[in-house]
Amino acid sequence: LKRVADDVRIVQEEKTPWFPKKISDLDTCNHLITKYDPDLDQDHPGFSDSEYRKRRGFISEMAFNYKHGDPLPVVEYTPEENATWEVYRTLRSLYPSHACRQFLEALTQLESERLYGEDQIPQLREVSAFLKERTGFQLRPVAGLLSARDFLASLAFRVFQCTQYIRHPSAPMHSPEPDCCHELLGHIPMLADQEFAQFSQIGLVSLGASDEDIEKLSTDYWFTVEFGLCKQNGAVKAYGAGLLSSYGELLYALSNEPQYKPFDPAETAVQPYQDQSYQPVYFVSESFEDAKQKLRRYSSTIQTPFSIRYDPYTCSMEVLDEP
Ligand code: NLE
Ligand code: FE2
Repeated sequence: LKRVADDVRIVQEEKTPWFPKKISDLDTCNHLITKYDPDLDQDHPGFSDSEYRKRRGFISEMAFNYKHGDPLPVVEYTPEENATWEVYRTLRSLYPSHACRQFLEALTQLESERLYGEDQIPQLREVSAFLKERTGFQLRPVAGLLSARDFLASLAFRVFQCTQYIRHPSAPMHSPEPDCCHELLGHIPMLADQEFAQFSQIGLVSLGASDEDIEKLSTDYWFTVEFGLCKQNGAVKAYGAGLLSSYGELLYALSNEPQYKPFDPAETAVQPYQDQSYQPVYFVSESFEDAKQKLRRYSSTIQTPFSIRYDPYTCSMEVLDEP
């Protein structure tokens, strides 16, 4: 009988994909999706700019060498790179009318603490310390677009993986891939909000989940954290980072052109999406509280052979066997 029980256990263990158990395990969660790589993609605006590619390579190398616990690398941005940060001033003019309240509050705070200014690209090291004090989120550098599984797993530890290179100067208003403008203008202010930080721990359910469930969770992530809209005082506002970092798409999303649907995790999870250009449909949440509750209910339908609790004292996952 014991033998049989052991065999059953082994089979079950093999079926569960590996996942990080402690925060330093995130050092191995660095699998990149290379579809927008300026070295490989001929349509990338930096493809024929060898200087730009060299610079990207240099900054990527720092991210690859980073280990949990290291101080975040400080990038000495060039005058050209700081000039591209001009997108901040351009986008800033849209925020009062287009961004949600929580975003504006955090951005104003980042500005008044002089972490954000027009002249130079903010440093992740300082921004990470700011977030840590507010919501416990911390940053780690990543070399490019991360696989959904690795990205979601990091969120479970309240770690946000951030790119440090900047978009090509020829296309500042929209980038199909993440870059520091996207992280700093899209994600950081939102991660300073307590409610939103809790919502982002969506990652907890991804640990050990099947490929199919990862796909669903990352689609929900896509239409909320990246491209989400929400209602505030009777108006629709943007909270998705992909919108808040793209002048073109922020205008488009709040125009009457695109289609709106109410956020419903089960339905949103199977909505097909593309990432080359603007989204054809956006999902509108009633509030973060509402989105969080809906997602929590939906998460309980995702099957794993155990349940998991995050222990913030040891920064590790406590795996509880299901009875
Ligand atoms: N489209 C966004 C931007 O231009 O900043 C980036 C999206 C990354 C998923
Ligand atoms: Fe993003």
